[in-house]
Amino acid sequence: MAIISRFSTLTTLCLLILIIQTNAGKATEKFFMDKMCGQDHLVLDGDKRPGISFQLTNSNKYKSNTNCTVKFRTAQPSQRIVITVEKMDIADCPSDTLLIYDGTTVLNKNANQQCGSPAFFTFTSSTTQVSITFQSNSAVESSGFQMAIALHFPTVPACPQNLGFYQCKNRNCISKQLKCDGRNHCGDSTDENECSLISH
Ligand SMILES: [Ca+2]
Repeated sequence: MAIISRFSTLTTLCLLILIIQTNAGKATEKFFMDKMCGQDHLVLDGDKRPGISFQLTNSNKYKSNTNCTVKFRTAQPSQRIVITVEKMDIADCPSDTLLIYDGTTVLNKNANQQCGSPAFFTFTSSTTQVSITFQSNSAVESSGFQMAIALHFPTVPACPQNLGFYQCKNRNCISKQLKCDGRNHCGDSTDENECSLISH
């Protein structure tokens, strides 16, 4: 009896460790814009870095007199980028502004999506390069913004799950690694729906 009980405790322990490790492996990398201004392109790669979390600052307020640009590109010419702005709090509007570029075209053309506190919004790039630019003046700072930036594989036919892809309801095809990690990489949140406790 004692042996069986010890065996089942051990099995439970192993299962728990496995679940914890699976979750740890799923955490999206987090980057802070104010620590990487002007840095060379950050490359999104299907195997190593299919998506990241991108936040203006890890402080509760961004710095005044900032002019910062961070660039992203895809590893493959067939890939595109999905940008999901999850939170925005840019108080000094329109003096402090966020601009999201797809190549040389501004994606957040609507002034209401460049500052203030808009509701969540999303874009899918038509090029392989996205630049994020943030500018602030000398007065009134707030917490900034938080977004998810992920690879989109538009040319993968049917987006097969068994080959490491996940097809969002809006037809974006993302890495399966980004499913159920607590962040909306699809743009329509479908990668975060139907997540059981164990697979979450
Ligand atoms: Ca996700």
